[in-house]
Order: sequence, then structure tokens, then C-alpha cells
Amino acid sequence: MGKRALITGITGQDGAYLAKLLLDKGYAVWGGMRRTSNLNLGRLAFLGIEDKIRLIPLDLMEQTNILRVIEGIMPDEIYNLAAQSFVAVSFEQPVLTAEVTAVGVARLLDAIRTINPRIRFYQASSSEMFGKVQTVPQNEKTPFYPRSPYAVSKLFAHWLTINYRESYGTFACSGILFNHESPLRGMEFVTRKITNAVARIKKGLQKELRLGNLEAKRDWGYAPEYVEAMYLMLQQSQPDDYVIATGETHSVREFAELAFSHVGLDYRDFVKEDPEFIRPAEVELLIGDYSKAKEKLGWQPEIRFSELVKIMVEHDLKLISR
Ligand code: NDP
Ligand code: GDR
Repeated sequence: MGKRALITGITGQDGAYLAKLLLDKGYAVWGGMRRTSNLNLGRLAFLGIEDKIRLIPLDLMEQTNILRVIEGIMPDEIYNLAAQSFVAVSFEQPVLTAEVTAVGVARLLDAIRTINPRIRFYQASSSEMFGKVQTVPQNEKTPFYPRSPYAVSKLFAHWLTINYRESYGTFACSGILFNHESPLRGMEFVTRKITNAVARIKKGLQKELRLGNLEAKRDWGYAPEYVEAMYLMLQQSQPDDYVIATGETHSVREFAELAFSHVGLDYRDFVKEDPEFIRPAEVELLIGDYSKAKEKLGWQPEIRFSELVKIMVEHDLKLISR
């Protein structure tokens, strides 16, 4: 019999790609989704798997819900991808962000401890925890310096994951994933905001693109490859933490330049800097060192920056043309 996995945040970018990967490996997959007024299965439908996932109402705000869901499924593995994941919003909603992104993880870990300590747990940690970076590049030993309520919340969750491992022997892993993007990326994140605008401008549906800090640099990878690393972490003999990245960094400006040039346009004719999108505190530079993941998991990225930009622009051009 195949393994049973519960994915929280199934409606998000990574939830969809991870679900597809696990289904392909023969898992029975339960997808936790919070109640919304509109069913939000677009990403699962895009991958053709919306009928293969066992969808289940699950909100990280509600401990009783978490306990009943885990008891009902008795999964072998839980992948916690649910979060208030947008850094910019976390400055406006720090309390909600902490409730979901930090305390939500305490609810999950303690439910595992109570119900079945043998359940393996993956926590979606983030390169945002490095914030004002203390070393370049960043690896598992780099000290943290979070710069947003989101990053502070993720850091709590990260340390709690380690704490449950050390205190109770929970098989709990933390994947410190650097930015990873795809055609399924949410529209508010800068990469998708750019590629969507490029497609709309090319088709005459939009005249300009308003962005914040063009000089911020990120280590951008391809989401379908990153979910593979999550899976690999839970298949090891010992739980551990891993940086997942490409080892390359590029600015938002470079992303925009390449995306516009892909359709024969000059970004300088369309991109306007708008203080509305400047954050109260910024993470200026991220670049990850994934050598531990390469050595221990046999994981390495294949899709690089220019290929990623191309995949996303071409997808959005097709989408707009429909
Ligand atoms: P998304 O924003 O696309 O997905 C987040 C998911 O969390 C959605 O399914 C969302 O549901 C769900 N969610 C939000 N609040 C709750 C709640 N209270 N209870 C249950 N579910 C909730 O994020 P990604 O897929 O990009 O990222 C997955 C995880 O990885 C997140 O935790 C993110 O913080 C983290 N991460 C992401 C990186 C990236 O570059 N993508 C890098 C490093 C870490 P709904 O659809 O209803 O909003
Ligand atoms: P990030 O991603 O904050 O790194 O978090 P985002 O794409 O939102 O921002 C990246 C950088 O671009 C700058 N920027 C803009 N960002 C947005 N969203 N919109 C703009 O108009 C804009 N202009 C410039 C930002 O200031 C920033 O420097 C993502 C999320 O997926 C997190 O959940 C995850 O943990 C981290 O990646 C790793």
C-alpha cells in the first residue's frame, strides 16, 4: 500500500506541485484547505489532479480541526505549506501572520506529538529568515536576521520544528527554501506580477507596470524542482534542515529587463517606480548555498534564471491570448 500524505496549503503554488509529485509516486494525498467563499482549485485543475486529491477543510487557526483531521487520516507524512506567505501584507497584518505562520506550526507539531509521534513532518521555512544577511552566500549555519513579521513568524516555526525534534524525537525537517517561482505563482509576487504585466502590455491590455524596489536581489528557482527537495527530506534516515536554492542571484530590475526583452520590449518604457510597493524594511540580497542538499539529498536545481523567466512569460502570453 502507498503512503499517506497530508499537505496543508494545498491550494497554493507549492501545494499543487507537491501533490502532483506525491500522486505520481503512488501516495494517497489529502489536501488541507481553509474555507473560502469560492472554491480555489485552479492550480490543482491546471495540473489535472483536482479529482485525485482528497480535499479536507483544515485551518491552521483551529486546533480542534487540526487534531480531528490528523486523527482521521493518520498520515505517514505531513507537509506544512500553509501560511500567510506574502511578506508585504505581513507588515499590515502582523498578528494574523503570527497566528497562522508561527503559532499554526505549534498547533501542528503538538498535534503530531499527541496523536502519533512517528508522523514525519516537513516545515516550509524560508530564506526570508536570513533577512539582513550575515554571510554571503547563506547556508544552514548562517545566523538569522529577520526583517518582517512574516520572517519573524517563519523563524519561530523553524526553531520550534528543531525544538520538537530535539525534545520529543519528532521526525521534523525544515526546508529553508529560497524564492521559487512558476506559472502557478501568485499574482502579487514580483516575478508573476512582472510576467503577467509583460503579457498584458504586449497584447495592449495594460500600459505600465508599477513596482517597488528594483535593486532587491533574489535567488530565484523553479518551484516543481523545489517540491522534490521537500519529499527527499522526509525520506532520509534522520531528520535535518536543508537550504534549497540555485546559488545565483539577480535583481528585480534584471528580471524585468529579461522578461520585457523576451517579447521585444524595453522595460524602461513601461516600468514605473512606485513608493506604494516599498517595504518598511527590505531584504536586499539573498543567495543560497545548497551544497548540503546536493551532498545529502542528491538534489540540485536544473532550471536557471533565464529559463525560468522564459517559462513564466510564455505561460502568461498563452493565458492572456485565451
Ligand atoms: P502560497 O501563498 O501560494 O500558498 C499558501 C497556502 O496557505 C494557500 O493554500 C493558502 O490558502 C494557505 N493558507 C493561508 N492561511 C491559511 C490558514 N489559516 N489555514 C490553512 N491554510 C492557509 O505559498 P507557496 O505555495 O508559494 O509557499 C508554500 C509555503 O512555503 C508557504 O508556507 C510559504 O511561506 C513558504 N515558502 C515559499 C517560498 C516561495 O518562494 N514560494 C519560499 C520559502 C518558503 P488560500 O489559497 O485559501 O489562500
Ligand atoms: P519575497 O517575494 O518577499 O522575496 O517573498 P516578492 O516576490 O513579494 O518580493 C521579492 C522582492 O521584490 C521586491 N519588489 C516587489 N515585490 C512585490 N511583491 N511587488 C512589487 O511590486 C515589487 N517591487 C519590488 C520586494 O521588495 C522584494 O525585495 C517570497 C514569498 O514567497 C515568501 O513566502 C517566501 O518565504 C520568500 O519569497 C522566500
